[in-house]
Amino acid sequence: MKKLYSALMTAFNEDGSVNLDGVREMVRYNIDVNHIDGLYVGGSTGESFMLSTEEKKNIFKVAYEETAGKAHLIAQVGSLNLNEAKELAKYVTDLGYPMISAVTPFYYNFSFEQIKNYYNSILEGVDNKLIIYSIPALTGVALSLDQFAELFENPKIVGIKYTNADFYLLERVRNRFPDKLILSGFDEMLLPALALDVDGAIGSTFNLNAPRVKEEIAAFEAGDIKKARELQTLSNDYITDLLNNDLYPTIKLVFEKLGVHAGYCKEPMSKPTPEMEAGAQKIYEKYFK
Ligand code: NAY
Repeated sequence: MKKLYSALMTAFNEDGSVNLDGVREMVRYNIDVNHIDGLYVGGSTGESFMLSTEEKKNIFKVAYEETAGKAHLIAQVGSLNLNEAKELAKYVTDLGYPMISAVTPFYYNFSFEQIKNYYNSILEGVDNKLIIYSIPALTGVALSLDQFAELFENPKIVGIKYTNADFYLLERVRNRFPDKLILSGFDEMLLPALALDVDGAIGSTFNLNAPRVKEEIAAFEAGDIKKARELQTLSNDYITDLLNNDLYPTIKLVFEKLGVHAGYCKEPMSKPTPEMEAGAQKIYEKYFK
């Protein structure tokens, strides 16, 4: 069975400080209501690239405690500050996280040798497995098939979080590395990714929509492609509505309507406007009531 992971969000107070109780509530909702297979902690959806090391550690700790072994956990530790990434990799490994992930280093147009060195340094002295977080649209770093192969020479690098609409490359990667873990990262493209035999998916929109997505995966695995496509269409209507209303703040607004204290996003992400509120209410009524 393919695995479904929610990309865990971070609850913020209005002043931008982290609300750890809200984080706990979202973990609980994912476990108790979504029956999620796993959580991806510290990723883009967690607004992690805007957090201090201390804040990241607190979130990793709380998510680990609250999950209490009821879901698989992956900690995204990647950072432009390699020392921080190494420190976090050690921290989460000591906590007990069974897997880590690191975004490709971005902004400075690093060479592949530098990227390789970054991954190998993060894993040096860390007894854990890592999946590469590849998200070219946000990082500008598009690894090639041969570059993935070179990174996989490190036996601790066991897979990819593949947030990329390049399905040709996905097919090539799956074909060349049948034993690597590939988790798809674009929720709206889950069905074509399933067709290329990914092992599962990680997504922001699953925080609310996981039950419908699990149904889609079950239909796909049972060979009922028509049903799987109908469910993907329904999910994509919901995802389109979210994207048109500002993704992360809207997921949080809908969480609040479900009684989960997801709080605010951190600036420069938007604070909810009355129009966003109204949009979130419509999404709640249309898909979750
Ligand atoms: C992350 O690190 O949290 C993720 O990348 C999760 C994947 C999401 N990507 C981003 C950038 O948010 O779920 C997707 C995405 O939100 C969704 O497909 C809507 O485009």
